[in-house]
Amino acid sequence: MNSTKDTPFTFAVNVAQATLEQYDNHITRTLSSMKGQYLDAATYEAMLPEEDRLLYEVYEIRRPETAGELLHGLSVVHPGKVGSEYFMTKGHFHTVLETAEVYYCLKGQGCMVMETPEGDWAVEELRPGRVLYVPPRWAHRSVNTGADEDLVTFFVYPGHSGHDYGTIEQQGFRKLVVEENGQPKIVDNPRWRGPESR
Ligand code: S6P
Ligand code: ZN
Repeated sequence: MNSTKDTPFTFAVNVAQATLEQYDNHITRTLSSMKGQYLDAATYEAMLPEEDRLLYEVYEIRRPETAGELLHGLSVVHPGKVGSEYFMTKGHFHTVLETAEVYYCLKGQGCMVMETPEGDWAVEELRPGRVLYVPPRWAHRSVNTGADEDLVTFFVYPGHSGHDYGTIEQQGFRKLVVEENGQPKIVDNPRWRGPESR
């Protein structure tokens, strides 16, 4: 496993299948872990008892969580919607706000919804071959807007970044991505509860 290595190492990404040849940790997130995040709360509550659907998975290469290290791995968001809102990751700020992240899209169609504590927001498209640079201070959430394909990205970020999920759990993102007439559309989040709205 890589966590014990202090010498250079390589591993393969199967580009055709958008999978990693090896990984140390596999995280799964299901519908029940997204309470309060989807706008259509009634549909969310109705879907839960039917099946705790698998929304996304993360495959990590384990490295020490220290400043000189780079944490990396694969994020896979499955296709689907809660009401008109696409399946997405929880999203987070990095605990150390001044840390950036790079995403390289291997497969699928989607976007990254981002915002800063200062009130800026951005949504950038993710599609195979595109690289997204998330600067320091920007919270980020990936959204799969594809009809029937996984959204797969390879990510790299500083080892000491940490994850602040609580802020997004409490206030949400300013923008949501929903399907309207068969197309993805960016809309205001009427339930956004950031400092300016309180
Ligand atoms: C970590 C990086 C990704 C996400 C993954 C799942 O900094 O941004 O590895 O962890 O895409 O998203 P989330 O919001 O559940 O961590
Ligand atoms: Zn991150």
